Order: sequence, then structure tokens, then C-alpha cells
Amino acid sequence: MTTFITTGLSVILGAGIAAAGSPPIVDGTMDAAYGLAAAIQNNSTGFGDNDSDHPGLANGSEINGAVATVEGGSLFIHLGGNIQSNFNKIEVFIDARDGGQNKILGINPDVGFGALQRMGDDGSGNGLTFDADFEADLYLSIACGDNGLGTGIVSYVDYAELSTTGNGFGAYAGSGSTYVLDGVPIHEPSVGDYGIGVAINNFNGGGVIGGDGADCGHPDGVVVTTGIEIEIPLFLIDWDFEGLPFDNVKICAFVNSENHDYVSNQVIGGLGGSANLGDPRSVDFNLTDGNQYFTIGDVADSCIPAVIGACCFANGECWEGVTDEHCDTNRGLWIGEDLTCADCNIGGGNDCPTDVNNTGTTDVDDLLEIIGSFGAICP
Ligand SMILES: [Ca+2]
Ligand SMILES: [Ca+2]
Ligand SMILES: [Ca+2]
Ligand SMILES: [Ca+2]
Repeated sequence: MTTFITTGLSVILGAGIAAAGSPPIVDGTMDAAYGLAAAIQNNSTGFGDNDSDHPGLANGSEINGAVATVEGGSLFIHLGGNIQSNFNKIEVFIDARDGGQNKILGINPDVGFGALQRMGDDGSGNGLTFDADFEADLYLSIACGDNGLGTGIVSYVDYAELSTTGNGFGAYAGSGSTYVLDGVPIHEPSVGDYGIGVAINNFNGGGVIGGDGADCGHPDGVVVTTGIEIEIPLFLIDWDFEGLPFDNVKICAFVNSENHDYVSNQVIGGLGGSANLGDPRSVDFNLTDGNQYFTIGDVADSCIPAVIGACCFANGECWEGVTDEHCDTNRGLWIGEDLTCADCNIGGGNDCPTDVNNTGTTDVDDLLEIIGSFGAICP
């Protein structure tokens, strides 16, 4: 699969970068016109860590960062990362005008096979709820799957207005493709009736790793410049042609399952160390610290990497790259920063099983640890 590395980089360095001052080119690669990242991921992915370097076919999903700009009558959004080519969804919500839906209502247009019905209020008062100062006005859903030709993917886009009282307009908004032709990756943006363009570059194999802990991406501090790029004509949001200023545009994006019924832990802004969120009707971003959205013009704070090390279990199992807290929650013994499973010295294969706290000697602290946990049921 290394065939595509050189060609992938040529896209990053060449055609993908428009000169500063000109609108972004919708090809999946971040352009200079966006400026600095407005949000960066701080959570590992529970929807698979992509290890394919194909520009279209991907076996995992993550959103490593996000940035957006308004240029020449369109809103452009770049989401760094990748979306699995199994029709899992990138859900994008935009708050760019007064009013809208802080909680997704039960009376919205049926797009993407019941997307908003599955996420919205089912009549019991539930429904996906954004942070308090976010009232979504427009919804976009993006998915891709194998094109059946062995060369890449085909993508599908749906959109809907989220007017304050529901029952806005919504429709299928077109299809695009990403494939390899004669060894060269081609990223064709979607074409449809409403002028929305979405291009996907699934090349990324870096960014966050798999899991449900805090994670700043690997290598640390490297912005993922390939991913999902979106152009939305402003008139689709300014649906009464009022000449809205678009001077306060907020965007929430996350990865959801194929049927819009299981929200991942890939939300931007991040969740800071969380498992997948599950049923979208029960998701409430007010319950998570920080903003689960970003605003155009934001410059993201640096992600502070979590201190990770090896987590050893009495039964001989071991996990690497986890935090002390995550290890403790799972009843393991966290043995220190940057240590590996080779440093575990408890449980199966242990040459000193009575040294339960792994200090190298059996002493009263081992006894106290056992007494303190007496009666606890082990996993
Ligand atoms: Ca671009
Ligand atoms: Ca709004
Ligand atoms: Ca990754
Ligand atoms: Ca929040």
C-alpha cells in the first residue's frame, strides 16, 4: 500500500494548496486560506484507527481537527481525518443565523433515510442537545462506500434546514468520488442540485489512535491536513435572502454510525477522553466540559498530551499507552510514564507474585494493598 504515499504527498504539496487570499479548493486537503486550526481533537477514536494509506478506502474514522472560512459567497469547512468507507456518517451542524434548534426536534425533513428523525425528539422530550449557546440552522450528512471497482469510493451528501419550528427544507445533495487512476489519487467533489461540494481524502494514517482515552494525535502537535472538505453556498443558510452577515458561524461535527443511531467519541471540539456516546437522542453536549463546537476565527489551544504508560493486570494481561486513571478504572496497576508491558512484573509469569505493588520487594505495603482490596471481585 506504500504506492500511494508519494502521490498522496504530491497532492498535499501541490494542487491542494491555494494561494492565501483565494478561496479553498474543495479537494479534501487543507488550504492556506483557512488559517490556523480552530479546533483539535483530544480523544482517541472508538470507531477504528485507519491503517490504510489509500486516498479513498479507509477502515476507521476520526476527526483530528477542524477549521472553516467564509469566502466568495460560500462557507468552506475542512475536517482533518478520515471517514470509514462503510457508510458511517460525518454529521455536520452549522449555527450561522438567529434561532434554530438547540435540541434536534422531531419534526424535521426526512433526509439520509431518517437521519434527523433518528437523532431528534421521539416524542418523549429527548433529542440530541448541543451546548447551550449553539442553535443549529443547517445539517449536512456525509458518507462514503466502496465504488465496487476496486479503485476507491463514492460519496453521498444530504442536507436539511433546521428552522426554529422544524419542517424546513431538506434534500439529497449529490455524490462525489475518490479513486486512484494510473497511480494518481483523484478527489472529485460531490455535484448536486444545491451547489454543495464535498471532497474526501482518506489518506490519513496518523492523528489519534484507537480507544476511548485522551489523545492528542501522533506524532504530537502535527495537524492532519487531509480529510473531508465542504463548500456550502451561503444562500442555503440565508434561505430568506436577507443578506445575513455570517460574522458568527459555529460548527459542530461528529462521526455517527451508518444508520445515524450510534454516536462515536469523535466530536469536534473533543470530548477530552470518552468512550463512544451511543444513542444520539440521549447525547447532551452540556454534560461534557468545553465546547463541542468551534467558531470561525477560533485558534485552537494546544492539546496537552495525557501521561501514558503500561497497565499491568494480575492475570498477566497488559495494556500499553493508557493513562493512570484509565488503568485504575479497569483495576490494573499503572507502572509509570512511558513504561511498556515488558516492565510488568505481576500476575502470570511473575517471578515474585507476593510483590503485588511491583516495588521489587514483598513488604507491609503489599499486605495493606491486599487488605484494602479484600473481598473485591476481580475481572
Ligand atoms: Ca482544499
Ligand atoms: Ca442559529
Ligand atoms: Ca489515526
Ligand atoms: Ca459542552
